[in-house]
Amino acid sequence: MATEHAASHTRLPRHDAPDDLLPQYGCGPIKFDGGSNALFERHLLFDNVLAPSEIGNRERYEAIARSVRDILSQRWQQTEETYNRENPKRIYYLSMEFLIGRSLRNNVLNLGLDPLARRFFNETQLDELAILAEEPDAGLGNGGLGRLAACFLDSMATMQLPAMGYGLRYEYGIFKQTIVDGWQREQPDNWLRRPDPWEVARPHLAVAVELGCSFEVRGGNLKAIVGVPSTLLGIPYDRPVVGYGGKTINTLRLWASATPDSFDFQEFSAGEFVGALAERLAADTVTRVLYPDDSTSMGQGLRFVQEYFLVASSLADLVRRFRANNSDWNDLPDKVAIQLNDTHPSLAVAELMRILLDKGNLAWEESWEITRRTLAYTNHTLLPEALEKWPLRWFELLLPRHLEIILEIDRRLREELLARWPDDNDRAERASIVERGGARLVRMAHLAIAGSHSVNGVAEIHSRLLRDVTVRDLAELYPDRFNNKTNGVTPRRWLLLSNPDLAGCINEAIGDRWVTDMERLETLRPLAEDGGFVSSVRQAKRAAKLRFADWLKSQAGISVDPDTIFDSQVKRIHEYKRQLLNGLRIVALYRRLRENPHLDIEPRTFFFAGKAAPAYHVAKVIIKFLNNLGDTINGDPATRDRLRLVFLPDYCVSVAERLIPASDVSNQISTAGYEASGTSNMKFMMNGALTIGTRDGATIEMAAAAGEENFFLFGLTAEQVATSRGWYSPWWHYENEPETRAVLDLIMSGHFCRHEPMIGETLRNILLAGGDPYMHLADLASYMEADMRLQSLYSEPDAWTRRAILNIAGSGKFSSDRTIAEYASDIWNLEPCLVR
Ligand code: 26V
Repeated sequence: MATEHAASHTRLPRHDAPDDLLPQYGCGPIKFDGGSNALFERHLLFDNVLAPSEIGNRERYEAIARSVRDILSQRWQQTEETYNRENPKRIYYLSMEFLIGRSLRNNVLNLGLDPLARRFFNETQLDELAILAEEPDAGLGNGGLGRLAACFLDSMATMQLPAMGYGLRYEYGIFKQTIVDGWQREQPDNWLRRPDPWEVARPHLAVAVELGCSFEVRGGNLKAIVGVPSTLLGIPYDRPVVGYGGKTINTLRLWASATPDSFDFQEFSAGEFVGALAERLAADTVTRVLYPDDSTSMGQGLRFVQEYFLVASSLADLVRRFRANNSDWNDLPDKVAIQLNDTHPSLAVAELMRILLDKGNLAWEESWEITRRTLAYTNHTLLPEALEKWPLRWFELLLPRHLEIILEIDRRLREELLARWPDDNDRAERASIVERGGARLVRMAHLAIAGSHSVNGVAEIHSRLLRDVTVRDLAELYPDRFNNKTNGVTPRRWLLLSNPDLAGCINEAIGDRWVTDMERLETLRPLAEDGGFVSSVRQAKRAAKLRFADWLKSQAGISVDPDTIFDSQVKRIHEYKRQLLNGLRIVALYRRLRENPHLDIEPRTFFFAGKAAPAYHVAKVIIKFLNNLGDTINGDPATRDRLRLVFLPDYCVSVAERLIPASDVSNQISTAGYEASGTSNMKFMMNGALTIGTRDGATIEMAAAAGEENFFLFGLTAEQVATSRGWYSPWWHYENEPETRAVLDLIMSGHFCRHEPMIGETLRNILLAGGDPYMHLADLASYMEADMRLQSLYSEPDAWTRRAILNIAGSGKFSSDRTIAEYASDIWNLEPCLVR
């Protein structure tokens, strides 16, 4: 049962160089002498069978990565061996997304091989940056939810928890974004075009996934062939998850879909040559591509099959492992915890019930008890359009046995609701799993809540709104299940790796134990008054800005001035995240400057980055507007020396690793009540940016941790948003606030979109005619006021840096180690398992 109690923090290992690691490697200690490391040279020459003259940076990258994998492979295998031997309780993290980014530098760092790597690049004189850039940025996720899963894997391995991630091996990750004429264009991300040195295929561990119908691919869509059952194969591909210190190396197991060979033989013998190949095509299609829309559950049949494929493959795999070491099904909840990352894998409720009922031959009550005690569910959004509901018809076609089970769960749930609130049929209807009326739909969040012992949101405010508003009826029925786990991010990737200057300066001041014990950053607080430390933190920020400016120049030919404020908003483009509000602020500053060229304002560079779902038209217009706005202010002689706007294309983990350390200001400006948590907010904070933002998501807790006086908070609270929504009118602000009116008039005059009247029209619709559902205009004046406070602080460099230090000092809570410690103690009841 989940509790609200603070976790007893699982103790983290000190980072010792993994001295026991190298000797374990079969060839003895690795030598990097004279630039001729045997391991590297061997991979370089033999893996691709190339002449030395044909070898380029891609081959060098592969050879280095393969060498690192050689070094970690024995420890990886020992980790699994230890788990098998000791049979501890394990946590399985099920997620449709893992936004991994690049692995080479991260693995080198976590293995403690950094000094060796530095020596290697020194001696060989190879171009380190060019070689690292050869690794594709593994983009198997859309945004926050997928990146959170990757941070959690890092923390679980670092904390030596027996954990495994389960996901899908998409052949194409999140699309590549280019900006053409200001518009987003999508290109496929063929990240597996070249062999991936990190993955290990394990075809001998393939599992069968049974479906109630067959498929063919028509016009890019999956079409069901009714009444002809079929089988998919799930092939596991394992990736190492190296804990910091290299002691534990856990596994991320990604499933690829394939056709069982038996199919082909039967079909061939019947002369169905083309039919057999089409079958193979349909099976391969299942894990072809990540769905790039994180805001609408659009009723895509292929997505439904993907979700079941993940669940069925993963449960078959973990149940097989459980059965190998345990004989009694009743021990499952003591040996296995399964965390559902949003509702995407929530078919696990029905699948586990099916396994227990049909394979274990257990009774309903016993099966239900085991299922509930094993599963736990995390909610990541309250947006109604993102809450998954699948047509009941699809269950009939594809998963008839699961449908029977879900209908029985639904029947019992309705019975329970009516027993508790007799005659309250409305409540039973609202809280049930199957939504009636019209085409029947299965509410996946309700299924997940009914079938789990823990339901958590990802920040205090979000967990409260989830419980009190979004699923209130179920929360009243099962109050003990609901709890909060405020998100966190891994300080290894997001500080130590991405910001060496700042990390070095912290190390010098307080040592390096913060890397696995972020609460230690608190001891920096008094140093905010230490002139020497203040100046070294300022220098670190400047170094990060210079590094970023150099990179931007070399990559995109764009020059930015490190002496300006770097003011960033980077995240998926969504109306609720209000990139448009930021645009309005920039237009207001631009106007002020044009009205009064002598205005004393701090020179500033605004950075935007983020992708829009390909079918989200309004979000694409927002991107177009921001690009046009940039063209205008960057080209206007009246402003271009003091305001610049840069839209960085193709936001991804690697871009974030460069921009976040270089930023002075972090914009977290969602309409209060809409951003579940946010996680970039935390990365900015630990890198010494100051936040200008609304009281939403985890930003509220960040401000509390740093002291609200060290934040630039503004705008309506979630309560104010909820209570004013009924009577709110953007027109009032347009008519009564001169600057708001002038900003909108300037936009609608076509000043920024001269030959594109559609843009101004769309913005007018969003902000005025359409009623401004995300209440941009309600918050603009207070955003401008907070921005003035921010600018005046920036004009006092010491005072600014002091606040930055107080932010860094308060950021310890937002380590994913803290989050995982809470999951482990409150939800999973899980202990570390030391390898060997
Ligand atoms: C929803 C859907 C709907 C159907 C098709 C594909 C798809 C893919 C992803 C999603 C998930 C949307 C929810 C989400 O990403 N939430 C974000 O989770 C972060 C980690 O908890 C949190 O910091 C962000 O505030 C929250 O927006």
